[in-house]
Amino acid sequence: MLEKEIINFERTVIVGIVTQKQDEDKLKEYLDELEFLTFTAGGEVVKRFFQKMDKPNPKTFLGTGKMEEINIYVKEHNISTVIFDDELSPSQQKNITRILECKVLDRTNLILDIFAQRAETSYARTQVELAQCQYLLPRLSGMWTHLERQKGGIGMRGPGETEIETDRRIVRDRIALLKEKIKVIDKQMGVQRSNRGAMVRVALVGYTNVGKSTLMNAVGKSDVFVENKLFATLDTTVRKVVIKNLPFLLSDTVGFIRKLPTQLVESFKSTLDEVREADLLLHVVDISHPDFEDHIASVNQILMDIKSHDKPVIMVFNKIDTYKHLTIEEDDLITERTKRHYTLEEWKSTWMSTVGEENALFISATNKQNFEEFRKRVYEAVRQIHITRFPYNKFLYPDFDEAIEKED
Ligand SMILES: Nc1nc2c(ncn2[C@@H]2O[C@H](COP(=O)(O)OP(=O)(O)OP(=O)(O)O)[C@@H](O)[C@H]2O)c(=O)[nH]1
Ligand SMILES: [Mg+2]
Repeated sequence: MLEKEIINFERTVIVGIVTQKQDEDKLKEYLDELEFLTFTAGGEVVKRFFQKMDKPNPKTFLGTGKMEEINIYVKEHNISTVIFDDELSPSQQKNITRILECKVLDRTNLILDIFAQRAETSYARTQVELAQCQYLLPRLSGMWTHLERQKGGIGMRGPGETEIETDRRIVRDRIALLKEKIKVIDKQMGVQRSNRGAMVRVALVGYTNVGKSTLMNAVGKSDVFVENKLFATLDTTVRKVVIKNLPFLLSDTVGFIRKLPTQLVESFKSTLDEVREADLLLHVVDISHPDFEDHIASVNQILMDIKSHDKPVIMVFNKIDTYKHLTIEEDDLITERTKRHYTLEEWKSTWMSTVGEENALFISATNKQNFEEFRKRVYEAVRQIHITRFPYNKFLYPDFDEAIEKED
């Protein structure tokens, strides 16, 4: 782990567009996230560029003038990498590389790179490499790879033992091989899961960096890696957790993100099986993040993609300790009140009326605020599932307040 911390930050520029669907405020939020992703991958963002346009230029994504502006900046400021917030088509990537003569990455590329950097187990590495190969295949000619192959750095990290080859046939063979490998692992994982018996299965899901692993550690006395970077967790951890006297399985898995590359969703199929097979989802949200509602929507979209959207869900709004809202001075009659002005109480009543009082919790995983309420709610939901499944076990698990804490 240590050597990964000693990174010479690569000088990068990030690029986005303002469209009818995406105004300047939205773009700023997206670029903030892209900057965080870049930082996670080992880059330093020196400047942001954006252009207003109805739709991207099919050849170079941006217009010619803007491209030239970036080109001059890249040359004058010794920039090694330019990162676009949107996915570039293979030909756009090729054309832009030709103009800028430096590494050109898009968001998908960057996320894949972070996954590659963070994959620890051979299973995660196999899945990431498959996603990378699938991304690479249509882009083999004209990639910046030929420019920077020896230097390494962002976008160049491969999780496998060998460097990704730039030959189409080799990549195709590799894809076939990786798919076979994953099939074998899938089978093993399936067997592992079926060996876990009849315990109720609860899965923590949510956007990246919201505190899923922190919560897992807090409930489960476990020791999952926590870090204030994106995608700290790539593999799924499953722990047996006991609340009072009620045992169940709790899993912590990879975080989601807006525009999660489809290649990744596909290759992480079995990592996500834990979610797919869960009886109950705890959808963790970072309420202190200004875009948390967008995050919820992205997570719901991915749950839909993996066909897990109709499971029982408890919304767990985390990080209430750092939640801050905007305020309007009393004599300020101009500023309009928006959701950014909501107090925690207002969010509570909003969400409780949307998903039901039972299904919205407001906690802090780090300082265990409202933790008893969280435990109670999870206990009751798990108990409900358990006794539906095993009606004769009903007497074992009384109401939370009457249940006795099991000492261990
Ligand atoms: N202030 C505050 N910070 C928190 C809270 N819970 C988690 N964090 C911090 O948020 C950061 C991310 O926490 P993780 O538990 O790694 O988040 P995660 O959802 O597992 O993230 P990924 O695995 O990257 O998807 C860490 O710096 C935590 O210390 C909380 O209740 N309050
Ligand atoms: Mg995590």
